[in-house]
This record gives sequence, structure tokens and C-alpha cells, in this order.
Amino acid sequence: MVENNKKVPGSYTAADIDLLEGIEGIRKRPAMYIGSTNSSGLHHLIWEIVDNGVDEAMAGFGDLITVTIHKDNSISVLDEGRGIPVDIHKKTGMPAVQLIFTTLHSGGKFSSRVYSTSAGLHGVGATATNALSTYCDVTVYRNNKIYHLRFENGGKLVTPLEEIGTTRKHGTLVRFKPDPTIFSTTEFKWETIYNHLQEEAYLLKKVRFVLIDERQNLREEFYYENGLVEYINTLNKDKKPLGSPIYLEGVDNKIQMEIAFQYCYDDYNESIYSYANNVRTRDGGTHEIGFKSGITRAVNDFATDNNLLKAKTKLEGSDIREGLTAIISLRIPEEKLEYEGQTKGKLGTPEAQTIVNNYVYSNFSYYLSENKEFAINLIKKCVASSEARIAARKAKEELRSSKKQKSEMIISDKLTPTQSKNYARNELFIVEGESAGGSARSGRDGMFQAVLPLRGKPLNTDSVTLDRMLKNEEFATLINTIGAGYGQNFNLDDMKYGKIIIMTDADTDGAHIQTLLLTFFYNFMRPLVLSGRLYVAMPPLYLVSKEVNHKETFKYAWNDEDLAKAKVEVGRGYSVSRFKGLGEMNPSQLWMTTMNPASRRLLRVGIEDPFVVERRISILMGKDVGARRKWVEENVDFNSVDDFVKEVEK
Ligand code: TSJ
Repeated sequence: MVENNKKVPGSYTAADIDLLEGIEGIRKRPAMYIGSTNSSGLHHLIWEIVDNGVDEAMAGFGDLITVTIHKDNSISVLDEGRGIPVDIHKKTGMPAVQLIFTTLHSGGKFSSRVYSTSAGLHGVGATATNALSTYCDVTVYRNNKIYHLRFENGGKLVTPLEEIGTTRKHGTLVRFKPDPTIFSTTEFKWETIYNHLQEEAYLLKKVRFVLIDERQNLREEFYYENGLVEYINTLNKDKKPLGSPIYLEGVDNKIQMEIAFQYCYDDYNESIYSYANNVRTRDGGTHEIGFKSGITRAVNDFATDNNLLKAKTKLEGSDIREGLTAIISLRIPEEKLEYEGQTKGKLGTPEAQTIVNNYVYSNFSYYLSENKEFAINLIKKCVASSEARIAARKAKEELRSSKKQKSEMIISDKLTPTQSKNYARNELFIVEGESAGGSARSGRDGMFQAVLPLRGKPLNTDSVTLDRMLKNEEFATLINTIGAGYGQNFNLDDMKYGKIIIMTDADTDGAHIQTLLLTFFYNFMRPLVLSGRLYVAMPPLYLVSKEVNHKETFKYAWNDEDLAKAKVEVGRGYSVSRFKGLGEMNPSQLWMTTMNPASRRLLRVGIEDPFVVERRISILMGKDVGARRKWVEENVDFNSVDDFVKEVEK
């Protein structure tokens, strides 16, 4: 904690509070307040508390937030703000700090929230965390005094507010332990908290976040002097950039904008991460639309004014966004904040669109006029994208109009196609090795399952040029087979398969092949990944069997838990064999365990968090073979659902 030297605390009166429903409601329907009662909901308890400290820092009070995971799986959060007010609220006769932790108050004067950063309703945060904890201990450093109060057993006040000492520090310390009767798990994950705090730190420059894990003696600090610029630098670390990141910061009509963006030559996607009041807007919305129109107008106007385009042509928005990485962070006052749809994933505030559009247009136009060399290189790059787009469209039209279309449908002699033309239902299995490919071919349901065997390891497509990727026979075949193009010209609606399923051995090599394929899909067919059509097949690890009077009973097991159950079910005299690879299964075994939709297990790949992707790709694709092997061995658990892989089908 620091000495009391920042702004003098304002005159706070806890006068107008709307008392709504309290603790009871939260305990009855926790998911309504924190989203779920699984691991994600558990971590929400932390975000709700941290958000208060973030708001205080954003208001200019305190620049250090410390989160500690204790040995008993409790969490403490400490800030260096003004300290939660402790004066008595007239209507209820209770101290303000007690109300903060026990009521679903509305925002306003009662909280420091100018911007509602909480993902839930206003003012729910601290109360939700308290209601769902076995204890919640609050210490306030304020007015040169130390105050303390404590709740137990789902928010019951056991130690009313008391003065316990004097201090020259100011701030708030909250320690809580989640209630195990509410949550399916109470184990906090280092990775999850790490990612969240790092993201907060990128968005809130010059505020230090410290994460301490007393269980494993780990400590990490996140501090970004230049916030979004460093965020961009991290995302583009291994790419070939065109110029340095462009950073814009401004205000219009009480809407604060912070935007950073950069182009890269060896990237064929657009990666736009947008936020409203520090919460990621995954589905974009008005601020993203405004940003896109702003840069499109600026680039087209510059190109036209400087005679850089062929007469009467214009660049399309997608040509101008190929290889673009952007972060858009808006802070919008509560009363102007609107979302589209049910979740908070899409910003609706109409004003945000015009404001961002005009702001980006005028500032980027100025930037282009001041940085001519950059501008000319950028236009060249956009023209190249435009030409590639036009060529791709032409090729497609020619194919469509030509009579040969039918015969050309046999794209590769390696592919065993489906009989059905029901593209949505069809599945493409990408299989490691020719022998497993053979089993898959005989075992599959030929009506709707196609098989494409891979020879050896696929090319590592991280930081590879488009030309080199296209010259790779394996990937060229894959692109043709899927039939929906690649890069900026990839079109989900053209996919010939509803599911793309990667099927590899359950060993280190298999994990590596998976990663190489995921990298390819992530770099060149990103909408396929984001739409949830990419899967990883899970072959079983064990076969438990027994033969009695020429009759065999058997069970497959995917993990140790299954194995224990299978042993019991098969009964005395069982034998266990371990599958070392797909090749050890005959076609009917492969069908039954790994391909038949009625009995297989599939993992759906869902990559949403840019940090997780960035970190994994750089470790897995990097030059340090030792680090990679270690990471794979420690982290690639074929039996668990981790963050690469989000959902288990069935
Ligand atoms: F520490 C923490 F991050 F866990 C945490 C900090 C948790 C919670 C529930 C609240 C806070 C918090 C609240 N930090 N700082 C504040 N500030 C106020 O509540 C505050 C302080 C002074 C005044 C004033 O007008 O004087 C107004 C407010 C709202």
C-alpha cells in the first residue's frame, strides 16, 4: 500500500440506494448472476471483486491491484484506492460498506462505477461474491483508520464493522472463499486468472496487476506503460509488420476511445478485438462497424487523391483489412451503453458508430498524409489483396460455367469422398498415416463420411507466406477438398462438410500434428474454427476384454475413470490392452469407438482467447524443441477439455 498522497477523498454520502433483492435470490439462482456454477462461474467471483478495484483505479485512485490465490483456495484482492466508504446510510442505518456486500444496489453514487465494467447487472458484483462464499472478509484503509467486517456462510454478517487500528495507507482488501455447495469445482486456475489480469492490464495502461499463487509459489506482474500498443506488439510478435502500431486516443461526447492497429505482410486474416467498458465484445457491434468504415474511407480517399488506383476502381473493405490486427476499446457512460441481442457480446450504442467512424477517418487520414512511405506500401498491399480476390472469383466462375465441373470434382486421389451431397451433414476425417487412413476408409459410413489421409507431418504454417503454403501439396489438397477457399476469400457457406474432424494417434506426435493442423486452420480458415466446425476425434486408450466359452465381452475406456468402470463391468478375469495408435484398431473397432456418431467422443475446437492462442502457438511452433516437447507432455491431455478444445460432443 502507498502513503496517502493522491486525490483527497470526496465528500461521500450514502444517501440514495435502491434496495432490491439481496443474498437470498443470488443463492437460489447463482447462474443468473455469475453465468454458471462451473469453473467459469467460480472465476467470475474474482472478476466481480477485481472490477471494483479497476473502477477505482480508472477514476484515478490507486495504480496497483494485487490478487492472491491462497493455499485454502480462497482469494484476496487488494487495491490502493480511497477505501470503500464506511459511513452510515440513512435509510437503513447500515454502513455503506456493509450494503455494498449485501444488496443488489443500483450504481450511481453508491459505487465508484462511472462505467459499468461488471458483466452482470449494476452493483451486483460484491454481493454476488459474498453470497456465494463460505467467508468474505473485508478490510478498509480509510480516514487513517483500519476498518474490518466479516461475513460467513453465504453472506451472513458475523463481525459487524469495527475499527481495528490506525494506518497511513488507503485502499480496500477483500478475501473470500467460494462455497463448495454451490460450485461444481472450487479450484482456481492460475492460467485463467493470469489471462484475465493480463487482458485488464493491457486495457488499463499504467496500472500494475500482481498475481500471487501461494499454492505453487508463483508470482506474475502485468504492467503496460503503453497499453494497447503493447497488446498489438504481443499479438503480432512473430509476424512481419508494415510500420509500427498506430495508436489513437480521444473523446467525443463523453465517449472515450482508445484504438491501436497494425498491418502485417504475412497474415491473411483480420483480427479485430473490441471492448466496451473493458468487457470484450466478441460479436463486435457499432464501434467495430465505425472503425471499419473509418479506415476504409481513409485508405480509399488517400489512394484516389494520390492517383494510386486504376481509374474508377475502389478498394473493398476486405482488401483494406487483410493482415490487420486492431484493438478497439471504448469507455461509454452507463446511460449510453446499449447491447444488441441477449448477451453483452455486441455493442448497440448507435452513437459509437458515427463517433468512431469520424474519429478514425480524420486521424488515420492525417497519419497517411504524414507518413507517405507507409501509405504507399499499404496501398500496394491492399491492391494485391484486391487482385487476389478478383482472380479467385474469376477462377470460381470459370469452374462453375465449365462443363468439366463434374470430373473435376474428384479433387484428389487420396480423398475417399462421400456419396451424399448433404454438405451440412457430411464429415471430413483428416487422418494421421496411411494405415489408419485405410482402416478409416473401410470402417466409415460412406454415405456421409469422407477420409483424407495425411502423409507425415504437415507443414508448419505459422509465419509462412501464402505462396509457400499453397505449394504444399497436403494443404492444397485440403483447401480443394473443403471447397470454400482460404484466407480473406474463405467462405463458410461454400464448405462441403459440416464437420472437419482431425483424427490422430493419442501420443506426442499426434498432438503435434493436431497443433500443426489447428495452426493451419487458424491462420487460413479462421471462420471455420470460430464457427465451431473443427473437431478432434478421441480414440479410446484402452480395451478391457474377457473371453468366456468363445464369447467375448469388452468395453473401451478413454481415461482412467472409464478404465476402472470397465474393469468392474467386464468382471473377473478381464485383460486390458492399451491402444498405442489408431493403426492398432481394425476398421470395425475404429468405427465403433471413434467414427460412429452414436458412440464416439469428439472435442469441438473453440479458440476465442487471443492470448491463449498466441502463447500456445509461440510455444508449440517455436524453435525451442525442448520447451515444446515439455509443454506437450505436460499440457496436452487427450482426456481433458482444455482451452483449445472447448466442448465435448455427447
Ligand atoms: F479491493 C477490491 F478490489 F477487492 C475491492 C475494491 C472490492 C470492492 C468490493 C470494492 C473496492 C473498492 C471500492 N475500491 N475502492 C472503492 N471505492 C469506493 O467505493 C469509493 C470510495 C470513495 C468514494 C468517495 O466519494 O469518497 C466513493 C466510492 C464509491
